[in-house]
Amino acid sequence: MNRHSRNPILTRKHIPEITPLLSDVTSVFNPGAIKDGTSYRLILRVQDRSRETYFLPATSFDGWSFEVEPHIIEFEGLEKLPVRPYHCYDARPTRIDGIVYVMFAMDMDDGCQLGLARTKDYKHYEFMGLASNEDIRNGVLFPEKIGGRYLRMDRPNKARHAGGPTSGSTIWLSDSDDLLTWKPAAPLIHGRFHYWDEFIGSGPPPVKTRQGWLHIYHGVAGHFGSAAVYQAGVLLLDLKDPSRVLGRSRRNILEPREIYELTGQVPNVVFPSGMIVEDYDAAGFARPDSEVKIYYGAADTCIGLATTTIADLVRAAGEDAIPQAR
Ligand code: BMA
Repeated sequence: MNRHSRNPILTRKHIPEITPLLSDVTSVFNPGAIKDGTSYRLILRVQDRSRETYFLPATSFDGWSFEVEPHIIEFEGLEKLPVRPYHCYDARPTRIDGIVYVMFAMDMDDGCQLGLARTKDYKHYEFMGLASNEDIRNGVLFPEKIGGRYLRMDRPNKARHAGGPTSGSTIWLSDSDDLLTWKPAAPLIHGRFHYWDEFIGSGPPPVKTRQGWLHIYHGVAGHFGSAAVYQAGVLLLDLKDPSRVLGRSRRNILEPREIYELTGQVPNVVFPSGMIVEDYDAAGFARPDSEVKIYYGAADTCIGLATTTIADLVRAAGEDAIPQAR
């Protein structure tokens, strides 16, 4: 992965003053990303000094210099939920049949739930409902139905890092008929204890390549005393049967190294959250030599951009050789 020379590409300084409360914000990180025609669109996770969280839209025509729009994205209908979430965050947009669906995390009293919204114009977002019934995070939709069903990857929160939030060590494949009611279909990968990805969770939604579904995930090494180190890795799933794992990177493909990744609100974090593929063939497969842009949260404080190609990611997924996870 090559870090962009202008990293971090988005920081708190880019966030306009929107209301007296949402001014001089603390951080902007973990954006969702989607490309529509020539525009790159990010859904930013912005935290203010009361540590409340907001989604803000940002648009760019080159993929790295973003203009942040001075308004908050509201999910219309979210207010009808019987319980108000403390925070909504980590928006992950996926286009399915021309509609952009946004899966996102909601912190509630009994843990984290997933919510689903949709938009046709990036201005109005309709909240469709809760899309989970357990403590779960990192939900990302596949961009098409497979075998007649919607699919997603998600990560039930069944573990906790020392002193940290609930987490998990298994990414699941789940399926659904209506995008709201999901049932687990198969466990995909487990954390590899003692190595870079002990705790894991999906990053951006998967991308279709001729070799399989390509997926970037995050892995947390929790065995370094007080610091959990967040990194990125890559996974390849069978095209027709995504419950079959074809490959997984042995080494991380991105790790905290730069000062803006090593220090900040949560030190030692690169958290991949958006993935834009520049070039698809006529049948909808990402081309091997296509540039890939990965947007990631750095130290839960700002946003970095790193680039690579589809072929390099597929190659990294072919490295799988770490001793079997228990
Ligand atoms: C996870 C999520 C991410 C965050 C990461 C590092 O549990 O909350 O949004 O970037 O922790 O703090």
